[in-house]
Amino acid sequence: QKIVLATGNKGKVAELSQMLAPFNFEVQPQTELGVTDADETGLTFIENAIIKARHAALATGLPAIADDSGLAVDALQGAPGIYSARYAGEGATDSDNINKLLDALNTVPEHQRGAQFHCVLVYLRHAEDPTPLVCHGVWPGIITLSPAGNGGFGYDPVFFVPSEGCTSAELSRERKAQLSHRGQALAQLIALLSQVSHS
Ligand code: ITT
Repeated sequence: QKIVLATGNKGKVAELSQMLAPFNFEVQPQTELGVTDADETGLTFIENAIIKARHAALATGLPAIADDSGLAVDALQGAPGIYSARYAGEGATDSDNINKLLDALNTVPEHQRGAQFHCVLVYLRHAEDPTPLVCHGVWPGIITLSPAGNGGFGYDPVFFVPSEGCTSAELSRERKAQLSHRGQALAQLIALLSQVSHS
């Protein structure tokens, strides 16, 4: 089964391709198929994931999986949330976003630096699919005082995972996949897909 991966984020492509490798899908990132980024006009992860999946399914005629994700920080009332990729402005790099976050939490003590990564994965059979499969994973952690680690992408260097005693950028890709918001959402999606295809 050929599927388009409706994301332009290389970090997501790397993680999702590896997680989907054991299953019977031929996954193609949208950029390899010439699909441009969709306009993310929704106000929730779910809306944006549906917009991206629909855009890629329409452009390719293939089933699509989209990932809308981000970091919700308790002390910032859930920000940057759906705006995580462009927290420090349009075209911001991961390190711009990290610096802005550390600045915003400058006076916040360790016991109030709780945060969660969220990942919504949407699977659409085709652009007009009225019953998208929607899965949501949540991963709790603590925002560090400074970055550590070179793995992963985005906010991983400042996301401390208490059970592992390190940041998510210091985990192997395999370990991150077992624990992460994305890993959790994908496990749900695989379970749903197998139910649907057997019904
Ligand atoms: P696409 O819309 O093309 O998929 P994007 O990067 O714009 O790419 P989002 O709007 O979903 O995607 O923003 C997600 C942001 O949340 C991402 O850019 C990171 O900054 C952050 N993020 C999501 N998952 C993450 C993870 O596993 N580790 C670190 N940061 C993550």
